[in-house]
Amino acid sequence: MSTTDRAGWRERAAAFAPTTTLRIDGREVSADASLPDHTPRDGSLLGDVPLAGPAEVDLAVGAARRAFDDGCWADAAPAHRKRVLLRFAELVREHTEELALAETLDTGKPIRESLQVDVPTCADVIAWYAEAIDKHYDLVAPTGPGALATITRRPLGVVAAVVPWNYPLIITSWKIGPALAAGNSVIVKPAEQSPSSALILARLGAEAGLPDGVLTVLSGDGPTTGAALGRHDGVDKVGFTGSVEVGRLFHRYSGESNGKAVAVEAGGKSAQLVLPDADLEAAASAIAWGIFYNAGQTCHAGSRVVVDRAVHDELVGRVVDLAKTFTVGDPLDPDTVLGAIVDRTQLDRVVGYLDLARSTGVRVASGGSVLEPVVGGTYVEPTVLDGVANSSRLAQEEIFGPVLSVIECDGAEEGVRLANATRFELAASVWTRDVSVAHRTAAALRAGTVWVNTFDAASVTTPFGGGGDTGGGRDRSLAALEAYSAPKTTWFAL
Ligand code: TXE
Repeated sequence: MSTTDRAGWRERAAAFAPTTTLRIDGREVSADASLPDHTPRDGSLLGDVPLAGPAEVDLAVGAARRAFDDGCWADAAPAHRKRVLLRFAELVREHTEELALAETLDTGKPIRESLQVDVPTCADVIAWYAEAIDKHYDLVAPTGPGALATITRRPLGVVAAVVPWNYPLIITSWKIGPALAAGNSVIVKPAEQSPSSALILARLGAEAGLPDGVLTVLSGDGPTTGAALGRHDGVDKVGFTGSVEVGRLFHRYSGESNGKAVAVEAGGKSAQLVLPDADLEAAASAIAWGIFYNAGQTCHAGSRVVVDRAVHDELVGRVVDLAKTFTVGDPLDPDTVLGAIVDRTQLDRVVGYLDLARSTGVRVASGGSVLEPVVGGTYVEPTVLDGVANSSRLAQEEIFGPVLSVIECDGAEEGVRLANATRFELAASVWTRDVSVAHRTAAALRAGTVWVNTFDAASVTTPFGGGGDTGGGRDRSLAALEAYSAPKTTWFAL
């Protein structure tokens, strides 16, 4: 079947069913409970996935611990781990269409993106950490003569990766790539809305040669499966991406159990600051893509634009023109660029913010409505809200939909102040042609990533994360490899 054929994708979607068993310690396990898996494309039920309860969590943690303790993975030569993980990445590539369909049906994201971005990125990230691990040297401390102190990196043990639904494959790869490369045993808990692709990954990991217990995927819900992992004394670290509230819960679980390490990435309200001398055509394009890509369901989405009064009208006009080109459609149509909102809860949340905009007199410059390009599905028009006060909830809370809030400023100084007036510190950008202003502003913007004259430029080579309510966790780059290892000092008296 051609990947550009809409009817073909629909036919395959009709035949799609998520995995119905868990794979724990090399065996198929049926959980006592199950979880319905719906697609936001049309609201229909795709099937039921296992809901891992405390018994399955215990089983998985026990298997992960045994695998870690017997050293079959943790103490394998880095070159061996590299070979297995490269094979894993290759299998992900070979199963691109199966994974992309699962991802699109679970999340409602356009099939074109799943095929061209989500699956290849997942494979590339796993391959990058595979390649890194046999080139990553340990250290010798500068103790001076009379002693030799080596600092070697050791895996932590059992890592739980609790991931959200907006980029299930990519965010899973950000956690399992470095954690597995470093030698840990990993248990993945995908979000309720998007368990399918992770369950496929578990199968491919085993096929690639990961030993039993080293990679387990436990589908389930937050309060049962997520909490059981967070509270488990046998888990050494949790890597979490999701909401601020649940990120804090994981810190609490840790305090109430074994004090496990917790790394959190919990979203943002990223500002794009546009100064009067900016290339407005480039800025408008980056602004539109920065908020409408993945229907705005991106933690670092450029959901606020802080624009200098002098260029406000021209910029907003350009963004509104572009917004109209983001056609909302069937995620299975290869031409669709704006797909569904992940579920009805999230749709209601977005609609609540649209109602708030109208009731507080904010100008809806474009969009603002719920659509139904596929009957029963959950879709929102690309929306531009103009004249938003930075103190309003529209500018302070994560809407997590294709909704842009435009805030006016007077000069770079006020722009930076407004851009920084947020409880999140994930990402920001500045648009200016003045090199000095660019440097000064980039330094002054409080965010884990600042883009200058671009937005959303990213690669596995750069760390991703933030501060404030975003949490301090870092994904990607060698920083993540360090985050899933602990330094061990061995001191030799000479
Ligand atoms: O996130 P949750 P939700 C933000 C975004 C969105 C909001 C709510 O603003 O509108 O969060 O989304 C697991 N104990 N982000 O409700 O609940 C859950 O099963 C243990 C930003 O979907 O945080 C899933 O695997 N675990 C974000 C994961 O936590 C629990 C991406 C995330 O779900 C749990 C997604 C519990 N009590 C949402 N409750 C980003 N940073 O990109 C839930 N979970």
